Amino acid sequence: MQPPKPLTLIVATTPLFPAGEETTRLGIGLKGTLPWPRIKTDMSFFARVTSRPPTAGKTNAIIMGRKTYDSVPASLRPLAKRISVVVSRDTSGSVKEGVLKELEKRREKIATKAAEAAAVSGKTENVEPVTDAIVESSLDGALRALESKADVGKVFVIGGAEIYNATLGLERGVRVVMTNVVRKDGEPFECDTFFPVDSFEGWRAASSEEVSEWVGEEVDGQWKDDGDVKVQMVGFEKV
Ligand code: NAP
Ligand code: H9G
Repeated sequence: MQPPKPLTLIVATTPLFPAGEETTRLGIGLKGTLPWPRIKTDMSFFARVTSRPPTAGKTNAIIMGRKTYDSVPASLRPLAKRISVVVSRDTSGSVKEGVLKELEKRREKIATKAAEAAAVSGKTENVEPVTDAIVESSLDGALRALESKADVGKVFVIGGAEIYNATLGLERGVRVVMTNVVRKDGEPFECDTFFPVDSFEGWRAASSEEVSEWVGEEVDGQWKDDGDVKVQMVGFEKV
């Protein structure tokens, strides 16, 4: 059997320097949401990279913990043009029921929009990625469910900390596509959830050409201004 393809984690982090500690930590969340107000450069990067299929007719998958699913605004979930794979230990069926109900509603909205667009353009054929969602009780189950599904494109693990940590425990190659976020005034963002890697020792920094290949668009590794913050997209591969 061929070894499985490396899994790609995608994350936005902010470096923190805890008082009296040598190493930095990478903050990713606060109170169930992102530590920062909407950063357009990162959100649109994340949306493009996770939505854009490798070939026409396929749909990418995004694997997430139940808390990360809940962190997405109700009007936007499950995220369009992707297969959301929500991982939860819930055995009562309420998580699954909730996700499938929201999927139905979201699909209705998307279908209405598509019909409007078709009326304008006259095009009715649709090779756009689909919007789908499934609930699985383990990361392994999530990966197996995707393997058995047709027309799955790229697979991204989108968080949060608990799911990233489970991914890093797999016997499998892992890539990280990371958006670094820092405030221009140098003040730290308050965070209560952290990326479960404190140092990229034992990892290899990928070149901007490699990261571009992973994400399907040009990434130059330069810092970009966005309001009160600046952001930089970088990549690492576990060696
Ligand atoms: P999480 O990983 O999103 O979700 C945790 C939940 O997922 C668990 O309570 C459990 O759901 C389920 N779960 C986790 N591991 C599992 C496993 N191995 N098997 C089965 N189920 C499993 O939660 P988190 O670590 O608290 O992270 C959420 C925070 O991260 C939020 O603040 C969010 O905004 C932030 N976040 C940031 C980024 C970023 O790029 N900056 C990305 C994603 C998330 P049940 O409780 O239902 O059993
Ligand atoms: C939103 C919030 C992730 N990596 C992520 C991200 C992220 C996110 O915020 C940004 C989220 N950025 C990076 N894993 N780099 C609300 C909506 C959206 C994104 C959105 N809309 N359309 N596409 N994305 O993971 C969790 C959260 C979804």
